[in-house]
Amino acid sequence: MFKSLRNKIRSIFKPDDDSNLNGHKIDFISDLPEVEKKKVLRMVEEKREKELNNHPKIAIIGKTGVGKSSTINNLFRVNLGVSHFEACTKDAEPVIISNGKGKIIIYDMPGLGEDLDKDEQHKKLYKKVLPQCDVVLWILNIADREMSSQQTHIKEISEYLENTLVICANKADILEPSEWIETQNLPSIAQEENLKKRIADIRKKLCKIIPDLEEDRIVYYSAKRKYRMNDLFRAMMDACPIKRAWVLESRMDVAEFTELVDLEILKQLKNGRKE
Ligand SMILES: Nc1nc2c(ncn2[C@@H]2O[C@H](COP(=O)(O)OP(=O)(O)OP(=O)(O)O)[C@@H](O)[C@H]2O)c(=O)[nH]1
Ligand SMILES: [Mg+2]
Repeated sequence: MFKSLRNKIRSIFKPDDDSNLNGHKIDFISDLPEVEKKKVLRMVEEKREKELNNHPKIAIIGKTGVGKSSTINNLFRVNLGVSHFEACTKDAEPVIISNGKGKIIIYDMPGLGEDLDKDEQHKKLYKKVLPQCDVVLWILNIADREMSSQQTHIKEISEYLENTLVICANKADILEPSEWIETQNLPSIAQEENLKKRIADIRKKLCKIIPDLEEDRIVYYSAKRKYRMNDLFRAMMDACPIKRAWVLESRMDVAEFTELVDLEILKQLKNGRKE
């Protein structure tokens, strides 16, 4: 009984979070009478329920059409509207989505760069909304070489964020040379080399403004191809404050690139052969 109780508590109060137990170390519970243990268990359950009902909040930012909605759809298997022809997402009203595992609150932030006056309003909005979010996803098109305005804005937001930012480089499938291998749903070798070069370049540029930006906080992927969505999810988990990460993980339902792989190839991949 005590071991499972201790594990349960550990899963909720992370090691650096013993403060929630009023400074007591978890091992003090073994000395408690049965009634007291039950009280602690109830307290833990309440805390767990409270955290679970405090739904994960994710902010997504990026120029129009970079694939913000597509990214969320493939991280949680939900169905936010995707715009093929014109700007779709208009404001930062939170959208509550649910995927059967629970609710997630998405702040689809307006992108910057449309108009100077609007930019000022949007920056104020960022400052208000972003610090409340568990993670902030800055989404860009990996093939887009324009970085200077993004450097300015990312610097500004990183000054008030507590390391919750992930740089998401989407549309890996369209980077030159456009040689996506449809049957395997993977980039060609030349394309993969270019993807890594682009990421190194983006990182170099962003490190000028955030010198301690960790390597795994910049992820390339393709939402459309469901490619490397897991890597993106891992980066999100790393960026999420430790005491909220388990709540985020509980809503995880990431699309797999293998869903789009030719069935014959998939069999070969599973048998350890790949032509
Ligand atoms: N080739 C390719 N296209 C993508 C990818 N991700 C999204 N798209 C396409 O890009 C277009 C815009 O996608 P959205 O997800 O609506 O982009 P958004 O950033 O939410 O757009 P707004 O809400 O209008 O700002 C759609 O046609 C998507 O199908 C990708 O990884 N590769
Ligand atoms: Mg959108």
